[in-house]
Amino acid sequence: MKRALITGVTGQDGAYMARLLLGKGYKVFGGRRRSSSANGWRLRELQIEDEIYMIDFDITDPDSCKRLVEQAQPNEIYNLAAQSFVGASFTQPYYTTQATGLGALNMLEAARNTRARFYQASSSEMFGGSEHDTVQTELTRFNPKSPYATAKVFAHSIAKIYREAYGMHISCGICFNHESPLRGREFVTRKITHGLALLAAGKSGPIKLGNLDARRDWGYAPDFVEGMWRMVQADRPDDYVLCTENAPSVREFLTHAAEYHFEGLRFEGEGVHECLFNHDDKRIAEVDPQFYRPNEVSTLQGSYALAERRLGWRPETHMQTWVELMVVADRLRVERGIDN
Ligand code: NAP
Ligand code: G4F
Repeated sequence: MKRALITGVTGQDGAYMARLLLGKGYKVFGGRRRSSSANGWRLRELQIEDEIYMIDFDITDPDSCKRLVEQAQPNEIYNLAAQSFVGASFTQPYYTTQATGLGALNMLEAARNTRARFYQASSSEMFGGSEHDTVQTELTRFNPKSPYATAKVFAHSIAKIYREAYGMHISCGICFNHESPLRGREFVTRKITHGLALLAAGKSGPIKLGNLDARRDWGYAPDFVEGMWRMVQADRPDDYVLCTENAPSVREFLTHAAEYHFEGLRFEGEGVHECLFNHDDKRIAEVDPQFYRPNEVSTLQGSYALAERRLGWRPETHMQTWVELMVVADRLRVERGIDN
């Protein structure tokens, strides 16, 4: 029986990765940050909480990372733990650097004298405002625009160095945005689907959003964890972009999700005065400059050609399908008074 260790098992990708590996017959160990309140809602929603061997650790603490790997004795490590919210990285740059950047080094050091294969969660944010390539590939130059992106560039670079210097089987997935009903509520897609469900139920006012012009190459998280797993199974470790090759704007995502709840949608005003209304002039969403980023990445759009050629991976789930899953899940949670 193969043993897998997932750091960040309580997060969106960690939960889907755990479900995927359990389905493949792995013994799954979850590295979990101790918290004063229970943070296992995603694992409970997937009904897999009891099947995972949980080990408390903190990725900013090198000793606890070592103990985690010693206890789990994994064949494969999926390093998904991070402070993953770009917005918060501007207000907590030191912590983000420790968890997202140095944390990866802590896990690599903990794995160095084992034979475990290693997956590092790299990010399309590393490309930042890529001035040269309109479509980003594994060869595109990094141009980080946030403390989060800078920390991910460090983690990505040190992972590559450990692969070359110590011959470790380390692969980095340069993942573009991927979403699901298990997405954290601070990220814009879930903020929108959750906010719409509350508004439709009369439990909140209009959704306040930042830059509606930003474009992201959004995909579906369960498709992406399959790609991560395939990287780890490959004979040769390497770095791969995972994405969908489509990049709608936040405004387009908002319109699409709002159509499930409201009719006759129209935008009025411009810039900080822009609002979305429905047919009877109910205000659905409005721009609030407090959600602008100090340094914005305006567009991210990738190519998954290498992953398709070498790993046979392509995104399987159409955006319409997963947006509907998010809308329906949030509608049900609001109806049942579930606050996740
Ligand atoms: P997420 O939902 O925010 O999950 C992050 C996980 O990291 C959570 O389990 C969190 O634990 C854990 N964590 C945070 N700080 C920790 C610490 N100090 N010690 C131990 N664990 C800690 O993120 P995600 O969307 O699943 O993303 C997974 C990984 O992929 C992250 O590294 C992210 O940066 C990267 N990534 C994500 C995307 C995307 O679109 N989702 C795209 C590219 C890259 P708590 O539950 O206790 O908070
Ligand atoms: O949903 P977001 O916060 O995701 P972001 O910043 O693209 O980061 C996510 O994807 C990265 C991969 O590219 C991951 F590495 C990272 O861990 C995370 O999962 O914001 C998406 C876009 C941004 O341009 C943001 O400015 O939406 C824009 N936006 C507009 N209004 C908003 C809002 N974002 C948030 N979170 N909240 C808003 O009100």
